[in-house]
Amino acid sequence: AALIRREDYVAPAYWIRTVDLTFDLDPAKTLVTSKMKVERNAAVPHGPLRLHGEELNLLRVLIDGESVSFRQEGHELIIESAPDADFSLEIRNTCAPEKNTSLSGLYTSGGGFFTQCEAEGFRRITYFLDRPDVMAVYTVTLRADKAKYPVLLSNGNLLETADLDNGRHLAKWHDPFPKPSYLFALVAADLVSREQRIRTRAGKDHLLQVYVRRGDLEKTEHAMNSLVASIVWDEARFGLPLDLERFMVVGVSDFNMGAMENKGLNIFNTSALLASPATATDADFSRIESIVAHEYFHNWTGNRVTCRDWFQLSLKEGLTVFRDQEFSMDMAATPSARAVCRIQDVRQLRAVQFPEDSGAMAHPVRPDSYVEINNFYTPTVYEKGSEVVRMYQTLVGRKGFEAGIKLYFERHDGQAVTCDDFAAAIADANPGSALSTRLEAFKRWYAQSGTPRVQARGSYDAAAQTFTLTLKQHNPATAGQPGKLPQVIPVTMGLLSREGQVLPLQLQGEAAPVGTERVLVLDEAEQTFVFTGVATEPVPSLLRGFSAPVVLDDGLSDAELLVLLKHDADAFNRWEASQRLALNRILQAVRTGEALVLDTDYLEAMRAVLRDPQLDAAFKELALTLPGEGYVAEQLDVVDPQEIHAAVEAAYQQLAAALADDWAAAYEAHQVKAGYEPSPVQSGQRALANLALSMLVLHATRTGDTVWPGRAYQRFKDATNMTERLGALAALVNAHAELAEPALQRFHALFKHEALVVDKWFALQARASEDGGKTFARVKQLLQHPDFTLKNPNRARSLLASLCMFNPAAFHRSDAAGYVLWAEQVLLLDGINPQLAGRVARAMDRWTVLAEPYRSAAREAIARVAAKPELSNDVREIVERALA
Ligand code: B3K
Ligand code: ZN
Repeated sequence: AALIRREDYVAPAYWIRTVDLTFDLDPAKTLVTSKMKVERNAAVPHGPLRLHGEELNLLRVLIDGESVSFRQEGHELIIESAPDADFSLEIRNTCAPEKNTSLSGLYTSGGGFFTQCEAEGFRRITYFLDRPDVMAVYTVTLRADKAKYPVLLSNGNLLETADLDNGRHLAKWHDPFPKPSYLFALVAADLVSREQRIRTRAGKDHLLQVYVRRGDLEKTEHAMNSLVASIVWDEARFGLPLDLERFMVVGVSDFNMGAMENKGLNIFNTSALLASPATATDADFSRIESIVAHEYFHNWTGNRVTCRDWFQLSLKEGLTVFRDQEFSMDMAATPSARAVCRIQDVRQLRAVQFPEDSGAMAHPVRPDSYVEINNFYTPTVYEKGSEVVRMYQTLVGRKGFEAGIKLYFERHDGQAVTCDDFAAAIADANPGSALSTRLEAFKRWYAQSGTPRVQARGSYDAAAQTFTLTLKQHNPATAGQPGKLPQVIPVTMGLLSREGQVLPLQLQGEAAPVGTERVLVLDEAEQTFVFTGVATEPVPSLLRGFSAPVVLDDGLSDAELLVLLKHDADAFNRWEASQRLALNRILQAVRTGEALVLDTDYLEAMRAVLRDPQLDAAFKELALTLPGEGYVAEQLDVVDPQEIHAAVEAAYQQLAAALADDWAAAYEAHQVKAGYEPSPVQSGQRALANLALSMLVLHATRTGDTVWPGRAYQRFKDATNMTERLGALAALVNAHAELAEPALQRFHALFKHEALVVDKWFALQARASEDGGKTFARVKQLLQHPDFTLKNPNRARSLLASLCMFNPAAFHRSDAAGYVLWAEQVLLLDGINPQLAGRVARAMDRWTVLAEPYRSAAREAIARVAAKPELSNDVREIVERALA
């Protein structure tokens, strides 16, 4: 497999301006006819026309109606003698949707046809210039059996429908917007739709439709509401309206990721679309809201302006994640609920992107090379990419950022562009800003991989009333990048007195204080900032709102962290203080090998949080949840997953025991009596009640008390929504309570016909807190369960990703059985769905930091996979990078 390099980009030798596609849909053999208007690109040297095509059966090739000589080489169809002048090209081929288990291209699911073309799936449908800088206007005719496939959809507007012979029918669609092939989609299935009309500010009417299988219609209300809210928000915040008469969303059960932003025809994994209070949790409701928004926002950031090449992926993904995060914060409304959104986003970034940035697959936000582009739809491109966009906004301000976005669309609407074009638009709209004056240095965020470390040290001079803050940055070497330059790091900050009062901020040289919060820009290896008129020794609150994706070492003592926890004006930093206090104690135990003992200071601080009437339940739940085992591992040079697990478990047990009465009071105080709503207030209450219950059941199972497990079982049985039901079940399962077993059986019996709930049932067991190998043994059994299959990505992930990526203590075993299971399942999965296999393969990314005996055993397992001659590009790239 070849390495594709960013620096090798050349514009295509030909453009395809229009495509007329006809599909005769049949699961075994679908006939595709493609008629294209092709133009030579005069800007590049004359060369042959090379079309991409994979797993296709070619029937004929005509140029201007005449047959033409061509050859096929690997995955290319090459025509040497293409005319100089514009010409028409007609290609006929077949493909086999029902054999397509990779879920890329045209495939069948639940008796219908669906497509997934990003990144390179269109070439599995027909021969084409399957690259994002070739944009064409599509007209699509679908012909299929009318009884089996009553609904026929493609991008854009419906031109025509008609009945045909033999019980078949047709639908013809036209998309007026030129688009790259990765945004093409079709659906042919037996579906029903929820519909709603919406009027945009310009007074135009639009039809919104959410298509699902018959029984699922009542689970689409939340998605429709989310879509309407997204449309309204994008117009209000960025002035970007819906540009199509009709906007369709379709659910499908077999799908490799969350959803796909095909122009006017978004296709969703049902897990990211369907919700009812009885089957979906609060977390599902909020995930659906953000994914519906994300795909809708792509209509501008991705579709109207797309990527020149796949190295620019973060141009659309980082920006669109940023937009969906901003949307969720605006929907959350209260300052505290906004902070909760931000905390959750940062927790996610640290849990998945930081480890990526320090592992075998470390890559810049704009990668330099890839073997398989599907391996680069990563937390770095998405979540770190979003943090980069957030830093633009921090450096130029919210208004300045909106002006930058406006300029970006004025310049580039209808084009395929690069991250440099985006940076230039934001900078040009903000001349003289903190961004524009250091744009080239700022762009290192796109080029350098790895998480910068920032060290901050302050010193107070009581006589001079000055506080001197020294910031240093260090950019550690990462895979393939030994040396690095300083980055531009916005540090949003404030100062507090020891009593928690806000202090005014006046930098040396300034005539008067400028507010109580400001952004310091660190753009050298080391910089010093002197604050004057500081009347009392301050506690610095740095990196507020997580203003840059860095690891901060602020050297604060426990006493100082406690001041921040109690008083910081920035809710994010209050939460951060709670996590730091816990992390310090867990790390101390892991580093010394001594048993973890939580001290009174910490426990009393946590009790105060739990009792504080000023704090929201959602915030309390986040502050009282300990750092994840993966995040703890990130802080260590040598990782023993079992020791980390033991320390975190001990911390939970002590927190459960010491605060037992407060947990009971919190549980009682946070019962939601009103009808179910997935609102921030209600979901915060349920989250805290669930945490309290899990603490109470945990403590009870250690002391032999049966009251709380009994109450948990009762709640599990009586619950009227999935959040409470699953919370109670998780409390029993994670504490290994005796009632866990009957509860699990009952849960399965209740929901065996709800695929998305059965996924939860598998995932809960595979993520259960490990206890002497019980969880691992359970997963091995579940692999044999009649409901388990590797063919459905949601189901495969519910066991394999849950175990290998989210349950380190169950996965990393001294007998290497976890790695053996990993190798065997990755190889099985690779024969079915390489993209998914590539994802699961990444569980071993960080094997080099493991302690022995894990390290050697992990290496051996990776080598065993790499030794297979018949690997997909996806898995091969992952394992070879791991071994490099
Ligand atoms: N753009 C798609 C992701 C496609 C992944 C291809 N392997 C979904 C999204 O980011 O919105
Ligand atoms: Zn996206």
